[in-house]
Amino acid sequence: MMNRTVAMILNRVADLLEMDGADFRTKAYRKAAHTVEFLPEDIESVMNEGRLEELPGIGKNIAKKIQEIINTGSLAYYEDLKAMFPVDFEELMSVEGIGPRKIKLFYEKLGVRNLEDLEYAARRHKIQRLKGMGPKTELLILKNVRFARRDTGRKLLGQMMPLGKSLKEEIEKLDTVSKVVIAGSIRRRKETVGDIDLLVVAEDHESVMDHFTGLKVVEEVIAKGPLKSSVRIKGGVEVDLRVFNAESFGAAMVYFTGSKETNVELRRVAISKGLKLNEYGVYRDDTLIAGETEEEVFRALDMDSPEPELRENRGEVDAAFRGELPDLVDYNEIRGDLHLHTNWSDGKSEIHEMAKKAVDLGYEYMAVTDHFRSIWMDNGMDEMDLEKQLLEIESINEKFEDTKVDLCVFSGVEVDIDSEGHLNIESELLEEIDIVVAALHSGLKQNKYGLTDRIVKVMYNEDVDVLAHPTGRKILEKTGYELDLERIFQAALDTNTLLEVNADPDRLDLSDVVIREAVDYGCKLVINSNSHSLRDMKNMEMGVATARRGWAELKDVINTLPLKSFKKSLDLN
Ligand code: DGT
Ligand code: CA
Ligand code: CA
Repeated sequence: MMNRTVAMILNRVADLLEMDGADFRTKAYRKAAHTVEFLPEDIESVMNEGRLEELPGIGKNIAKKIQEIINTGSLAYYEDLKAMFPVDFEELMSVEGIGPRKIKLFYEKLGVRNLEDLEYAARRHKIQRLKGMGPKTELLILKNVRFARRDTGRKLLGQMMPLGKSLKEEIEKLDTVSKVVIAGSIRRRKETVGDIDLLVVAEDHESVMDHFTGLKVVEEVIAKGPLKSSVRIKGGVEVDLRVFNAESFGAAMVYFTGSKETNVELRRVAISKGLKLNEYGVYRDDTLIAGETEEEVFRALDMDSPEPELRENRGEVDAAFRGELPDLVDYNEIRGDLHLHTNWSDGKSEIHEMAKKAVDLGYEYMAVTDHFRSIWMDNGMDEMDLEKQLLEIESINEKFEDTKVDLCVFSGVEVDIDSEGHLNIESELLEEIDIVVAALHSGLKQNKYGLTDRIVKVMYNEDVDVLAHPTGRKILEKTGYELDLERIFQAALDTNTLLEVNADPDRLDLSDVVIREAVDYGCKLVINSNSHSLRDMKNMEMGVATARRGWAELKDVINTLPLKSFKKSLDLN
């Protein structure tokens, strides 16, 4: 049944029209959407029997649009309207108190395209400066953004990526399948994911669809067709699978990797060159000129290929066009992890176990940064523990030297920033320690200026090397505190303090958007796993992904340096 899709598109058309002020067209589309949504029969049969115009509120014009949706799965008129306002409509509409007109205003005045942008604008007090808005509206928006985020049904990338990978493996088992790719937001490594999108090349479509919809994890088959099927798997996660021929696969990857906003930009580029672009290929006068690989598709548009992590319509299409894409830090370029907790505080493993894992991961160095005790952390270490731990690290390093293990274990500690912006630990002790990680964990009910003051003050402490999870956000839980980021960036430059990209899938803090600003500002980053177990150490990948989404290059990330230059850059001996 196409009823839901048809109603959804008609409703969205009404929303988009409303952005230009409600008029009779808005009402007409709303009414038609309502009719279709509550229609007791299949809209497709109504169309086939030529009865569309008999339905209440459906005239000739809208009937034609419905036909187009049923026949093609999309609506050109809708795409055109969307292209005028490249915003994530559904997401923004889910915020209570936000309607089409506010969306238009925020987009035009502030460039707001999604929840993230909206929250950012509100926190930077950009909204209260707009006509007709005030501090109250802004506060309310912030609050409602938080609610909307919880209700989006989105899940953490850290949970969805392993799911996607295991589905991919299941489908690859089928003989007729020659290729499976995870596309969509997972391929872009977005911090939260709505649904999983799989693209497949196979000779025999039917067997793929049978196999997919029959998988053990599948709880409900939402739709099953020869080209596309959708299922719900355990945990309520939706999965779309689409089958393509090899000659279209690159175009399908471009299209279904998205983002939607990037797709709109790409289509614009194609049109400007007199070409047509869709999920099957690039066409000149209906002749296919590219489609088999992504590179080929981008080349046909005279562009370099932007890495999937960049495809959020944040200037990458233009950069690809000018040949000025960033040379992103790579997943295999990380040489050390500087934020690890062992069983000296709240971690699960011994130092030597984590060191072995670091070797397995190909690292040259790691830092043991257990918590120092504080009001917040009573199973943290005290001075005595720390002295003992230093000896243990020393002996591990000696053993590694004797047995020719190429890993340097740095000593370290994670210390709370207290209410005055001090670290409650003897400074002589701090001087003995290689890597000092400072973080806010308590006293968070201060305002923006107070919190920023504390952080900046601690950055001026010469012993501090890393500011950990700087904004304190927890994805899908809490938005993190308000900070004067520019002051923090400036302090990072002035004091050579590293800003952490915390790779914990719950945190990913700094976020991609802030990383981009920090990097533009010239700040240096360190990507850390913040592990509390051996398994956590693999989360590094999520941190690198986030840094890549923030356009970070090799030179921006300190822990890509080989041991010798790393030590030099941090003044370690
Ligand atoms: P998600 O699932 O919400 O985390 O985000 P995506 O990006 O995976 O979105 P999804 O699953 O709705 O669609 C996958 C890709 O397909 C999306 O990134 C771009 C493309 N796509 C889907 N719907 C549209 C559309 O209405 N217009 C355009 N231009 N592209 C679309
Ligand atoms: Ca998706
Ligand atoms: Ca999807």
